[in-house]
Amino acid sequence: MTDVPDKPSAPSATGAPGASSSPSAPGAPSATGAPGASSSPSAPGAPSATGAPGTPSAPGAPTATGAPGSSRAAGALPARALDRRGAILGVATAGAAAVVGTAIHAWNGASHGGATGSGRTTEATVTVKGMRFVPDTIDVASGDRLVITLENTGDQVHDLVLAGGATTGRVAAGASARLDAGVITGPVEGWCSIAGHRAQGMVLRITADGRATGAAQPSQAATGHGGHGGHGAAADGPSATPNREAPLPEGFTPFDAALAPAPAGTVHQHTLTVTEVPSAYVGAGVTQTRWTFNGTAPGPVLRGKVGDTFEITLVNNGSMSHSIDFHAGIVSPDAVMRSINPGESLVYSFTAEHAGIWLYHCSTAPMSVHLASGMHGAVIIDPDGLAGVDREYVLIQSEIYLGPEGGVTDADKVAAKAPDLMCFNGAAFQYALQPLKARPGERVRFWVMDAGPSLPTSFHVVGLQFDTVFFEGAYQLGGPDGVGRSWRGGSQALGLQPAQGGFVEAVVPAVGSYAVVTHAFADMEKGAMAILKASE
Ligand SMILES: [Cu+2]
Repeated sequence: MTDVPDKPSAPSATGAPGASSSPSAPGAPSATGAPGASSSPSAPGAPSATGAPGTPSAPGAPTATGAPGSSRAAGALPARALDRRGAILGVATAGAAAVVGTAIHAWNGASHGGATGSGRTTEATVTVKGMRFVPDTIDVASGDRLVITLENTGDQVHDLVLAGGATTGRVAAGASARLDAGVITGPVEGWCSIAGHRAQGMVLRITADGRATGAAQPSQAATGHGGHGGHGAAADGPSATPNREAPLPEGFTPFDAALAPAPAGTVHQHTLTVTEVPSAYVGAGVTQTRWTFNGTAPGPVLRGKVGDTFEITLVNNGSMSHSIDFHAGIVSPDAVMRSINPGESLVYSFTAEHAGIWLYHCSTAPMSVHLASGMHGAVIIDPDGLAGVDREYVLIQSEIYLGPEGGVTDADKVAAKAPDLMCFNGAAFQYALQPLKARPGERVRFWVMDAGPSLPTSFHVVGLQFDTVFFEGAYQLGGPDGVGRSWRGGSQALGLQPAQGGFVEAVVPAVGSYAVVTHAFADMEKGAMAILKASE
């Protein structure tokens, strides 16, 4: 028997938003073309006008020119797009295809003050190893024009953005793209603008005549950390400010914490489609761009029994590489947990050998950022003999590290383990404002998962004691064997480290509002709290 797939979606083809260079087949030759050949000069100071999101450059069309605010110096060369459309990344199972286009984005940010340049062009090739550019420093003779070919030899999508705005656009694993850095007269910094990658070390330094430091030119000095000008980078600006008193926004529906029983059948087929969702509500009046499985953070809660098989199709409809790791299965990770490019898919099958509530998450580096951005969920495998209860809820605690309003996760805060908000099921305070329900006398089971990425939880319900505790695969109290009955034991909190889970049960004695919290109170005050509202 087989479950009905919950999302039998035929994913649409997606280009990488903002990417002028889309995925190409691994091993595809890098673009060539005569750097400096200009087909369509642009006017000095023309505003940047890169292709619309997801729209590859038309063949031969001029591509973006000067970054906003940087003026084109005499002698700087105009942009030229080099299109190598035709190499198709075909993914039959996903029905998606991405067109390859490689463009040179010219930028003359290093050509200030009327520098005319030497008339020479230096070509450099940069590859990727893990979270590093190799080489990570390029030295050119001052006055030379620099053209960089980024060969993405890494295992996930990257880009290269230079201070001032020149960019390769997103480059799929195995693909390459070129970037015109303009005439170099002083140090210029570059980086990968995908969230978290710069912080992980993806920085490229361009020096002129070996000068790595010194008089940075105004546009460089003014460029802050955070991917200024980079396609797909977080919007510049200060972090969003949470308002812990904010009501739920109009039209917002909390993640459904009520848990349905495991579906019948022993084979569970699901499609998990990765999408990057702008303007997702994360609580406290703030929205962020969230990276999701099936559009929600957390992703769908899957459920089955010991011995069941799960056949998961992962589809990447995002703009960068993603992947999935199911703790519920025992597998060799190499193939099934690999990162896949936008437009690709993979099938990940496992048999649930052990009971528990198991984390799943994106395992593309930096995992902390992918997980904190919403790419996590739970698989519940019922233990044999699991008793019926009146109500079951699932609460997955996670941390939120705010970027600008509407922006992406702040990778520096993630690294510092300093979240702005804490939440159950993806949005801070949501069940405080829209309480969970119970009736007096009911037995309520809470399945609890700590998705982290980095902080623990101490799950507690004000006014109640747990008479049944199942922690990481075993009953600590209660259950079919009545653990603790002989010494009349009780429990006040379920402590979980990141990626641990379990369930607790309590009987609600009377009408009332029972606060459901992490007893790490600073985290509760950031939003990891709910109300269990008991009424007749
Ligand atoms: Cu991911």
